[in-house]
Amino acid sequence: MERTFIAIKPDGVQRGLVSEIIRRFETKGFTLVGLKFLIASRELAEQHYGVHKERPFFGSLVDFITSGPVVAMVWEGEGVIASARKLIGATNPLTSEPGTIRGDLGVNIGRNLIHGSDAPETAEYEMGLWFKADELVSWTPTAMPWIHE
Ligand code: D4T
Repeated sequence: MERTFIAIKPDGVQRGLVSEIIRRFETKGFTLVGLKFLIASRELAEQHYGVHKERPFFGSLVDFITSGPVVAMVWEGEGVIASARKLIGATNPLTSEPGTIRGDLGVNIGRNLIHGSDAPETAEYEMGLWFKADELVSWTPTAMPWIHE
């Protein structure tokens, strides 16, 4: 089973979209294994977005992500890393497909509501950054035989 790191950004929290966003992962059939509500430190945000540190939007991205609470989560399931990226939609909500989280709920690239790891290596890195091992809960939902053959 794969795991991925997902975060509802401060705009999603401020707009009251936490339940709407979590619902999409739950009803898809993925399993929540980690969840915390926090205001990220600058250091954490800079590590999380380290790959973008030379980009012109890096400063404003870190300002934004640390500007309010985020919901940090780990979701588990078959193919969850790529599937979560599809549920989330393209980076710019203006061009994200309708039906995706960004396509349905956003209009601006700097307010794109949610983050999802883009590959197995980044998922490992980001889960380790945001969660301690003992904050992740291994469990099997009783509905599993109705979700997986
Ligand atoms: P994240 O990492 O937040 O899930 O977004 P994506 O994986 O979809 O997109 P990304 O890494 O390319 O961008 C990270 C983050 O930076 C913001 N951003 C991006 C921005 O404000 N201006 C820009 O021009 C770009 C490319 C949005 C997402």
